[in-house]
Amino acid sequence: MANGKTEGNLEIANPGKVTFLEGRGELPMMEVSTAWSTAEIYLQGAHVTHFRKKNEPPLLFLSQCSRFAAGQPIRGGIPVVFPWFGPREGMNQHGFARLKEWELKEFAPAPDGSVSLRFRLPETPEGAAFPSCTVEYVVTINDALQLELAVTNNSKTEEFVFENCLHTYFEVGDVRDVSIKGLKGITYLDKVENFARKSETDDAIRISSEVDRIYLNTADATEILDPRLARKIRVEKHASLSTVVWNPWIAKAQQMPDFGNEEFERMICVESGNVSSNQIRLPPGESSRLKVKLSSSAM
Ligand code: TA6
Repeated sequence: MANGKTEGNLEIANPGKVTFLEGRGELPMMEVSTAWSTAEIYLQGAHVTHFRKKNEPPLLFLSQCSRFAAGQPIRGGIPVVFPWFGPREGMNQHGFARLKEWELKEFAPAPDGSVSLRFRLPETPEGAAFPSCTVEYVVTINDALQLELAVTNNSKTEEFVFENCLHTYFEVGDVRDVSIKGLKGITYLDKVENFARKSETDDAIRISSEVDRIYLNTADATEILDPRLARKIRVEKHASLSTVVWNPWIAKAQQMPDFGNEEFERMICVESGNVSSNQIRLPPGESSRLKVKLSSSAM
């Protein structure tokens, strides 16, 4: 079968399979299984909450305390941050895309056994403040997880200025033992120190306190080395100039109602997007395509 329908339960010929279910909090979700992996995606936020390769622990961290409720953000997985990153006066942090129910436009099992799902952000009252645009998100599942967030500015006259970020929560054995490679020499804004501008001096970033950093002007791939899970995660990106690294550590974890007090030990966010001074200025009629590939291997 080349293309799937978007209604009802439908099984696709072996090995790619998509099942439509009522997920947690009665939110609609899809379970995907391929010859290599399983995944779960909620329509709310087009939010990938789970990806697991056979014979590996889950790649994505999902909080045991996450809310699953209409209009509330999910804590973990891959929140799609758009059209702004961080706080905005009188508005929700990290934009509205993660809070809306997206439309599933198509799912397509490829002959090689991959499954792709294409979502579209519906028109929303919040979107009226921005130039008319089409926002699509394609999630491809095989032995890796590939994500593509495409924004097209439909205005004939107006530039569309926005931020985007795939705010990815990775599952790790113990964050204290993890090293993050690929950011040496990159300038970053240190949110923990009031956005102080610094330069990364370490070959391998280690986490031993709260970390909240926006690395700017970097198109490079990063790697997360996790000796406890004996796993190396690779984050490759295209059309992304910012990498955000976040772990809330103890005090922040305790303040977050949708995050367990000890869960900071099992996660690290390494996020790919275009934020702060890397925001996108999209001319009328043009498209931007943020692409991220998440893969893992034993180490
Ligand atoms: O990407 C890091 C960050 O912006 C942090 O400052 C932290 O607050 C985090 O995102 C989570 O934001 P959220 O709105 O999901 O609680």
